Amino acid sequence: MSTRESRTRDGLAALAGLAAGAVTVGTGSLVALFTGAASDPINAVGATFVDATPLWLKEFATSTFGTDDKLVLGIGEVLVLALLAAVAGVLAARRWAWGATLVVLLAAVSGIAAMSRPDTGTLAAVPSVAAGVAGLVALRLLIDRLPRVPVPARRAPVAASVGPVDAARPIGAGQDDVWIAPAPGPDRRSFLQATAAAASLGVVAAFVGRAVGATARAARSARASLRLPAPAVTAAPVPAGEQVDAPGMEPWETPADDFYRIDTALVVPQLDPSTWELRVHGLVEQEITLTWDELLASELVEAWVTLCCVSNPVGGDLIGNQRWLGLPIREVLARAKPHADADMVLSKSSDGFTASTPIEALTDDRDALLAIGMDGEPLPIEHGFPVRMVVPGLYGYVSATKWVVDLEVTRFADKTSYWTDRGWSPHGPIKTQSRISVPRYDDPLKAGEIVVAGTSWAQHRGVTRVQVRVDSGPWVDVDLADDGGIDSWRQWSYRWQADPGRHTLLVRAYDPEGVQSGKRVDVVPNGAEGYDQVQVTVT
Ligand SMILES: Nc1nc2c(c(=O)[nH]1)N[C@H]1C(S)=C(S)[C@@H](COP(=O)(O)O)O[C@H]1N2
Ligand SMILES: [Mo]
Repeated sequence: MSTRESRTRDGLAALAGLAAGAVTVGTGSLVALFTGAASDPINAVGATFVDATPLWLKEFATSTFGTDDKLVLGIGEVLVLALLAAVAGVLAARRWAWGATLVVLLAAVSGIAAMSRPDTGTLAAVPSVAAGVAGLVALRLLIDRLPRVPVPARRAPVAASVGPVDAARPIGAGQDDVWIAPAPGPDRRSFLQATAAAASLGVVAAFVGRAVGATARAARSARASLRLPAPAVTAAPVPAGEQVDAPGMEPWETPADDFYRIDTALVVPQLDPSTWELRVHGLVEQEITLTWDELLASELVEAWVTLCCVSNPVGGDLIGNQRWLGLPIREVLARAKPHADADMVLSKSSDGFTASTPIEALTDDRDALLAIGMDGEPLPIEHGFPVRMVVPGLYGYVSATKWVVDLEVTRFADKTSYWTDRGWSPHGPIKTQSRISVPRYDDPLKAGEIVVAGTSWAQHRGVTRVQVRVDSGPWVDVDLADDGGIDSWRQWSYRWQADPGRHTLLVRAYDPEGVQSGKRVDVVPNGAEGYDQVQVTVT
């Protein structure tokens, strides 16, 4: 290759490196949406650099650039990275292993930087690893498309390039215009197109990743500085004896941190409450828009409600009890004045999830809330911050829309929702259920008195009675713990005089309409049925 030829080739390889670099950075930012901003390679390396900066340089930076010092650092980092990416491209074109090694080294440095941040763990390396892999793939694809550079062969001896049929040689061309036969395969244009495509993808991914990450931080800081207003109606006091005192028994009040989480969101929606609005429309006399400030200024109600997922299997734990703070939805609907023929409210989240709730459940006297608080705190972001629905007595998929932004008053005959479109029932009242929490399956037990205990629920109807059966013995009534209200679950316990041997324990609950169903029914399409059972060996 002539120097000119190799310089052109280096230039193109450097472009390939830059484009692959963009893909690398973009992948890192996107993956960091799942693992946290601190694990974004750009942030991790930048922050590590800041920490390692000697004081004099820091002072120089802040005195020279003031509050722009972070921006300057970011720009500097991107420039250094661009240079390294171009070098990786040039190296890879000469010898793949060299370029690849540089990419792997950079990914390793960023992965180690991310893991060593004070607020991260091993998982923080994931964006760097993903970025490195994406960068290698992009670099390889582009380097493979690198065109051979044709240059005029000044004094090409005719004999050297003459074959019987040489299609690449311009016929009748003069001596000076004779080209070395271009290599077959991709040409410069397709290389440039691929490079531009990779570069744009990378840049877009980087911007999307960082923009979404920034809103996430805005939502978190808004949540951190939010002071919940005092409720106008406080929750009924929790009775003293709501909790069965047995080792291993779950708390009556589920800690917010342990509360089950179910949603379709890959990336949790991050809403800024100051711009949050709820639109109420459809079959109403008066379309209304509720703002965050109006919601905060309303008369808020606090209530204990046990939320349950329709996918909770018999004995499962997709259920939790909490104290919610919010505005009764009936007050919002009253302002909008639904038409008499409306029978459903379709609620929608900011990320497009929908739930279809019977309108009676939202207009009768139950505590169906537009909730902003959980356990005396603003809703956790993954539980719907800033506003979600909570409706006593209905499974979450037909009622508990998190990150709610829209209520459409409509009819079951006209509209369907996210899960009803996927084969689940349009109506989802919570079924009366009970479970044995202690002892657990195969717990080793000693003969004598053993405390059997658990939880039962019949939201918005109330648990009236619970029975346990040992093996094929009679059903016996157990002690019900104090009642925290018909919308909350209720604990129970039974002092079992156990004989040695293998035993099966069964439980069943009653609501005012009778005993729960004992027939084993799958969770699809409207919730599991059947008695929970536990097998134990007593010695
Ligand atoms: N936006 C949104 N809200 C949603 C869902 C969802 O996927 N997206 N899932 C629903 C289901 S199926 C359940 S059981 C409850 C769970 O609420 P939690 O995650 O706060 O326990 O949220 C409901 N609200
Ligand atoms: Mo659910």
